Amino acid sequence: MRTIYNDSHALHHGKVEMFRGELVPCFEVPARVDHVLRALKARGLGAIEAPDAFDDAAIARVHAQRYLDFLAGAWDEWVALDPANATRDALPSYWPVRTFRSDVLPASFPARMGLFSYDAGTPLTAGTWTAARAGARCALTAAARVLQGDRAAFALTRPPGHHAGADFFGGYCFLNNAAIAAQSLRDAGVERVAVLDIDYHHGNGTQAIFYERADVQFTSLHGDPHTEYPYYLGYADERGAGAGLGCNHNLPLARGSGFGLWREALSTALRGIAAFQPGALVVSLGLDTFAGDPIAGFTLATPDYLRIGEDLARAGLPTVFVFEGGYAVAEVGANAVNVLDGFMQQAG
Ligand code: Q9C
Ligand code: ZN
Repeated sequence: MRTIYNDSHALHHGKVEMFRGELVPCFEVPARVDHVLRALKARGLGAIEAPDAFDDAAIARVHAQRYLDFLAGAWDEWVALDPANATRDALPSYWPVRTFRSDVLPASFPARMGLFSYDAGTPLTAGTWTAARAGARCALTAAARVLQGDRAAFALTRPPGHHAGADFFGGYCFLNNAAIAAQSLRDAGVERVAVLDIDYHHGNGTQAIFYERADVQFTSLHGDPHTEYPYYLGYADERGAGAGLGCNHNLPLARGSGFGLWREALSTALRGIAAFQPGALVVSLGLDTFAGDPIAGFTLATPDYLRIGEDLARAGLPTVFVFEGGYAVAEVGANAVNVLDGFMQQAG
């Protein structure tokens, strides 16, 4: 399996995130991807290639233009507020919740930070836009390889993407790489695309982007939002709306769940995907289901990820893997590569 990778991911390097009243060191660090890259090379899993050139039109198929314009200029605006900001991450402090307006674009940069975000755990840094855009291009390139006939391809990207909506960032995510890949498959003529999200956290951004659409099915296995981030979306009764009614499937599992329960839910998810008869599958590949993850609550073990890869291969679909969460830095490489390795061994 080919991996599409670009080292500009490292330009996004947050220092701190707000957690329980304190600024704590970021969990989402460049070393995550370095470990996956090292594990891929050690396992000899296939070529590691740079992304193709894409203009931003493919990204704008998913994201609002005013949000992209904001992201592109955000760092310069932050530093213009105070030259000392160059040494600090930008974090939002104000949000337009219910009763506030979101149609007006305030001139104030901090006000726009809040308009385009939903948490204080997602620092925006000097290289965020460049890194996120390069990551989206990796996802687009992986989708292109699958369209060209590869059985599967892996977009090794960060920052992750599945929490980012059409016009907001959060959950360490800025551009929704999986949604951008799925939309590009649609635009290339694949009539139905399935997105399967196996990150520990519900993929609220991806769900929201496709919620009213019948051509992209979204299925997610995740920690129950009653207790787990992102709390306000990801419940089982969210089935889609309008033309998309019936095309959204959430399979929340209690914090503490192990691989037995998790794999049963995967089997349910794969039955729903098969019934949709998609022409391609996009997997939001989070590894924060691992027992040792510092911010999540399932108990999967490293060998379990081989079984996941095998189960996914048995779906028999052209598959684009997009890297998402996974914060047990020393183990994230083995866990990610086990999924890909299991997939290729089963795919033959
Ligand atoms: N300080 C992804 O896995 N914060 N995002 C949790 C820890 C948000 C995770 C609290 C977690 C977001 C892509
Ligand atoms: Zn996650």
